[in-house]
Amino acid sequence: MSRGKFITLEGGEGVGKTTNLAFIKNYLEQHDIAVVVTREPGGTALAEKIRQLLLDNKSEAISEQAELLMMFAARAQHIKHVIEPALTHGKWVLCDRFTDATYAYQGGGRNMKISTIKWLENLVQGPLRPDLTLLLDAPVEIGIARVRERGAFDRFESEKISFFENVRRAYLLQAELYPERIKLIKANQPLPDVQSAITDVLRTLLGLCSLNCPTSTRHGTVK
Ligand code: T5A
Repeated sequence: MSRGKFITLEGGEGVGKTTNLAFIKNYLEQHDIAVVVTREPGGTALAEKIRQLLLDNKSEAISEQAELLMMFAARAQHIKHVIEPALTHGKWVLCDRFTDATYAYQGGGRNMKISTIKWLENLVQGPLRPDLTLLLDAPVEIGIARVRERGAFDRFESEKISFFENVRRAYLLQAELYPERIKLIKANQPLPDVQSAITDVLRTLLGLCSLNCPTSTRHGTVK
């Protein structure tokens, strides 16, 4: 049995990751691919408890180091109990956020050392990296306005705009560093257009692309 593929969805607050997760799952299942949908922080009972602690905006102040280590503690559980077993059994894993979020939020947002994040990434993940990352990108104020409509803010959503600008910059830097893996999708367009751009990327991944495929799908930004 061949190993499954690992796909991650990334982007700032309210860019549409959760909305598009169901669309991608459906698309892959239409192509007879067994998909496990999961998220970070979270994905196992213990990791979901860590998520609650991380998102709770009424807890004691969490230090930056504690936050970083909690992200990787949750990730270690998630990889061992969900991601690796699924990939080994030939299933594809579709994950709402993964380690690019750590580079963006803890690296860009909290200004933690990239070398420390990289060290933890290697420790916790070994060689595991996503096969494909869809980075949904939109101006910060658009994502925040979408989240605001939903009501109460969690601990991260309560951060200042400058924090999210730094997160966005760090995500875009990741996309520049790993253009083969990370495909940038413009998320400040109507949902059908976002999903059409996502479909183009998935078609390439599935080898369904013919000469009609947009060249941009093969080299970074889509649309
Ligand atoms: N975190 C996570 C770290 O700091 N480090 C890490 O290593 C990891 C893994 C997790 C938090 O943890 C942090 C980052 C996060 O702050 P989360 O719930 O996963 O939290 O992340 P959020 O970004 O908070 O999730 P959201 O649900 O807020 O954002 P989504 O999933 O991107 O947005 P979604 O799909 O819920 O859409 C928001 C609204 O916009 C609408 C939707 O209908 C919805 O109402 N929408 C659109 N409207 C118009 N046009 C479009 N194209 C639209 N797409 C979606």
